[in-house]
Order: sequence, then structure tokens, then C-alpha cells
Amino acid sequence: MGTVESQIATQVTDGFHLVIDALKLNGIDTIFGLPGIPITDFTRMAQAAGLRVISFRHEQNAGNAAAIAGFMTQKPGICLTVSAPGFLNGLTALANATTNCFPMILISGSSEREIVDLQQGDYEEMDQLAIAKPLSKAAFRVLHAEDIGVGVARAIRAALSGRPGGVYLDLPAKLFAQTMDAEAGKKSLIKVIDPAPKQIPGADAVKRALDLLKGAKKPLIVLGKGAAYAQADAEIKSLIEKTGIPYLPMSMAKGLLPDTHEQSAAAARSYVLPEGDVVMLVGARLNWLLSHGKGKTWGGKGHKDWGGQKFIQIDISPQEADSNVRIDAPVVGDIGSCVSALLAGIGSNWVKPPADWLGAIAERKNKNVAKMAETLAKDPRPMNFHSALNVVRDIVKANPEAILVNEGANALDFTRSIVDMYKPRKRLDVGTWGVMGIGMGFSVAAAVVSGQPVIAIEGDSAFGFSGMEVETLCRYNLPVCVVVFNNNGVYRGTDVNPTGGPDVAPTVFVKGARYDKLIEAFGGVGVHATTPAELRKAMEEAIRSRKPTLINAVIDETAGTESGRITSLNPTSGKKK
Ligand code: FYN
Ligand code: ADP
Repeated sequence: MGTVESQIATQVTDGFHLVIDALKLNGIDTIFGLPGIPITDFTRMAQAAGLRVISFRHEQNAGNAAAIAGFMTQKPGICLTVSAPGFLNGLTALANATTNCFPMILISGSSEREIVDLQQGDYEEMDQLAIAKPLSKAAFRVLHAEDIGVGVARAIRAALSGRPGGVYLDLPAKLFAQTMDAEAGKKSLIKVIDPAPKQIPGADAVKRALDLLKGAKKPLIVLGKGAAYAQADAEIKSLIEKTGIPYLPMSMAKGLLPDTHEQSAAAARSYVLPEGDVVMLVGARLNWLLSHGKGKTWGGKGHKDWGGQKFIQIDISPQEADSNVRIDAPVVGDIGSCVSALLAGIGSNWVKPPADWLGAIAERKNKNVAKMAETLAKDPRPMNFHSALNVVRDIVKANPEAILVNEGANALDFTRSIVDMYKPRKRLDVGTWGVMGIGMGFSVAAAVVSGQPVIAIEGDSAFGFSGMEVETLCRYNLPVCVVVFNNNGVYRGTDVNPTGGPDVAPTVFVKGARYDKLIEAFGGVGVHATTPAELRKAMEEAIRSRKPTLINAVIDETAGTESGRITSLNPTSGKKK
């Protein structure tokens, strides 16, 4: 028995502890955040209570870490921020999580409600709940300690159930210090049962889809990052292999089946999209990345014309179908259940797609692969994207468990098509928005969540958005090898100021910058690599040693195109100079 004081103390709990207990009760083991008013003590107590608390240098990176942790684990990634400016910094990541269907909860401290609502000028005054609402799947505020259990439970359900997304949980400063009886507090917490319930597709929907597939002469399956998220890897592999249908992986679905799989049509993308007659989308939306399912990419005459194909769409969101073009067979449900239902309907005597369709794809694919091999074999000085990525391709092949984080324009687009992935959920990139700035946040989370080595292939511009987090990599001694593809600028380093004035062109950075020096300031390994051999040696050493490493890979500043493969989205002036 302790003292009278400690007995009394053990009978009382407070907001700090109830939030921590609620998270732990629901299996949350990591918080990504940035301490400050009013959550500094919360971060200390969370660590003391056994949660892993990873502190960042900017909230956007903590938010990105939380979001991708959610994608990788099917548990909501938690990001913790201070009020107003910290909250706003985290909001980009929250909106990005919602856009990408990643489950994440942004928990932010906020200022005193009475003062905020009367706009009396509180410290970091802001109506955060109102601001978060349109950018999140759901947003909640808890005002009383006894409601913390419900608040956390609602946030978890909202983040994980149905189409996953970003959720905002507003915790005003006053809440943390509120006390209540410990026993009553414990009873008020909720362990969420079945937070992402299975959604079984209707038998009629499954039959409609199978009938369409059976009648197809040129079927195609498109796998999106929803399929990667679903963790139905064995079922998806089985569906692809039993039907014999060629498939196209979207960027973050690469590796769901090894990219070297004979049914992969990735290297014949511009052939299969317009040619396919029945296209089955599995966890992929017909958004800009798939040219909205119409136009020239799909064989349509004009840029908005339908190409004539029929679509099957497997998606957990009942509202997704018909968002861009008619979906002939929507199959609504979770991917595991939907694919299992299709497999059951396929049976053992499924007729594989016609040989001429498979042959035509193989021909295009082989041609593109041979062309790629030829380009990769070149060894120009200075290095270009291809010769550098040839090295990365080998390193990933030799280390298929490693996670590849990738952002940039050319650095993104070349990596996507050159570097094969071999395992599911190993490629993490800019996603639906093509957002820059995910690099170090994703890398930290990938290393923390998986314990596997992480390789971050970064354009020099993209790296700048989160570069300060190399300190975070070093502080937690994470096995992350950052490779900055340094071509002296955004897209390229060759633009000149047309006025002849002293400022460089808007797309140009300091020439010959030494990003490797940055990580050395924090005790990490910095390497300056000007040849593929130097790059290879440095990457091999980074993977072997598991030391935080930054390789400044010098790329020809004339290499690269404006906006990489999406040049058409970058408006140029028609006015003649
Ligand atoms: C693909 N390809 C290959 C291979 N894989 N050739 C040989 N071997 C292999 N393994 C070919 C493929 O057939 C295409 O050629 C080409 O390489 C490119 O393939 P990719 O990358 O799949 O296709 P594409 O057209 O670039 O894809 C469209 C897209 C993609 C919109 C889905 O560009 C994308 O995910 N973009 C994200 C861009 C982004 O967010 N950027 C941020 C920018 S920041 P063809 O068949 O001959 O066409 C600001 O600027
Ligand atoms: P990509 O960019 O790779 O094409 P998208 O993000 O556009 O992928 O699409 C992912 C889709 O997957 C979304 O429409 C989402 O509703 C869906 N989705 C996410 N998780 C699941 C799941 N477990 N089951 C079914 N569909 C899912």
C-alpha cells in the first residue's frame, strides 16, 4: 500500500491518460508528431506509457508518415500536432490521405473554445474543426474527458471502415488536464470491434461481372493501390493466374504480383488501354491517372470520347462507379470478398483469353523491354536518369524486401517504369495528387513500421520539401538510403533568366549542390556519386550497414523533360515571343 496521496492519485485519471489509454486499447503503438503547446506533455506521457513517439521537424512530414503507416498496416496512422499553425501544417497530409484513401487520424491540440468562438484573440486561435471538415472524411471534437473513448472510437471507425480516409480529432487544451474517476474513465473507453467490416458483394453483381469477362476477347485487369491496401494478395494473384488475363499495375500496385510476371502488361500500357474490350478495375479509380476512362488513351476519337470498352469496377465505395464513364458491372465490396466471390464463380474450367490478344501484348511488351534494355546498357558521362536507375533496379532486385519511396517529376516517372518491384506494398509514391513532399515522411514511417531497409529515390526539387527530416532519420538511426537525383533544378538545370538579370531562372537551383553534406551534419553517411559504379557501391553499403545515408547522385542537368511524362498537363503559352 502506498501513501494516502498516491492512493487518491491512482483513483483519478485525466484527459492525457484517457487519450493514451484509448489509443493503446485499440492497438495503436506509434504516434508521429511534433511536440509543442498544448501537447508537449502528452508526447512525454505517451512515450512513458510504451507508445513509440516519433518526432519530426515539420508537421507535414509527420502527417505523411502517419498516412503511409495507415496504408501499410490497415491501422489508422496517428499524427499529433499543436494548434493553429501546426494543425495547418498537418492538414496537407490529412487532405492527401483522404484523397488517396489512406486511413489516418490527425489529432490536434486546439485553443480555448470560448475564446476562439468569440474571436477574442487566444494564443493560436483558430476554428480548426471547421477548417478540417471539408478536407477529411470525418471530423470530431471532444470537450469532456468522459467522451474521449467515444471520440477515439468514432475516429478509428471513420478512418478504417468503407473507403478509408483522413479523420480529424480536435482536442482543446483544457481537455488534457480534465480529471475524472479512474474506474469510470476506464469504463468509458471503447475497444472498436471489427473497425473495417467485410462488405460482401451481391451475387447478381458478381454474376454480371463474370458474364462480361467470359464474353471478352481482349480482357484486361487494372490493379490500383486499393488492391494493394486490401492485403488480399493471394486472392488477387490467384484471380490473375486462374483467368490468365493480362494486368496493368497502377504505380503503388506495382509488386502486388512481381513486375516480371508474364501476365504484366505494364510495358505495353499504351497498347492495352485502347485495345482492351473488357477492363476490370480492382481498387483503381478512373481519375486523371487513367485519363478518366476516355479519350485517346482509351482509343476514343477526341479527347473526351469513349473508346468503346466495357468496364467492371471492384470498389468498396458504392459511389465510385460512373464517376467518369459508364461502369457496366460495378462490384461493390471489399476487395478480398469481391475477388474471392469472383474466384468461386470462375470454377476450374475457365477459358483463358484468346492467344492472339496475349500474343499481341507480348510482342509490344518484348519490343519495349528490349528498347529499355538497350537504353539502360548505355553508360553516358555525366550519368542520366537511366544509367543511375539501372543501378537502383539491380539493388531493388537483390533486396526485394526493401521499400522504395519515390517522388519527383522525371525522377518519379523514370523510376516507375525502370525499377521492377517484387512484393506488395513496397512502392510508396506521390499518389493520386502527384504531391511533392512525401519523401522523408514516408521513408521514416516505412522504416519504423516495417523494420526493412528503405530506398528513397528523390528528385532534387522534391527532396527540398522534406529534406530537413534527414535529422529525423539520423536521430532514430533508421535504415534509409536517400538518393537525390541532382540535376540542378526543377525538371532540368538548364533554364536561363531571359532578362539577363542576376536572378537565376525560377526552375534552377544552386549548381553542383552537395546534398550529401546535409546528412553529415547529423552524423549520417553522405556520399557524392558521379558514376553508376560509385552509386552502386554507396547503395550496397547503405543497405548492408543500415546506416542513414544520403547519396548525392549527379545527373546530367540537360536530362529530363518538363513535368516528366505528364507534360501535357503543364499549360504553355500560345503567344509567340
Ligand atoms: C513501363 N514501360 C516499360 C516498362 N514499364 N517499358 C519497358 N519495360 C518496362 N518494365 C513503358 C510503358 O509501356 C509506357 O510506354 C512507358 O514505359 C511509361 O509507362 P508508365 O509509367 O506506366 O505510363 P505513363 O504513360 O507514364 O502512365 C501514366 C500515368 C503516370 C499518369 C499513370 O504517368 C503516373 O503515374 N504519373 C504520375 C505523375 C506524377 O504524379 N507526377 C508528379 C509530377 S510533379 P508506352 O506504352 O509506349 O506509353 C510536377 O511536375
Ligand atoms: P490508383 O491511384 O492506384 O489507381 P486509387 O487511389 O485511384 O488507386 O483507387 C483506390 C480505390 O480503391 C478507391 O476507389 C477506394 O475506394 C478503393 N479501395 C480502397 N480500399 C479498398 C478495399 N479494401 N476494398 C475495395 N476497394 C478499396
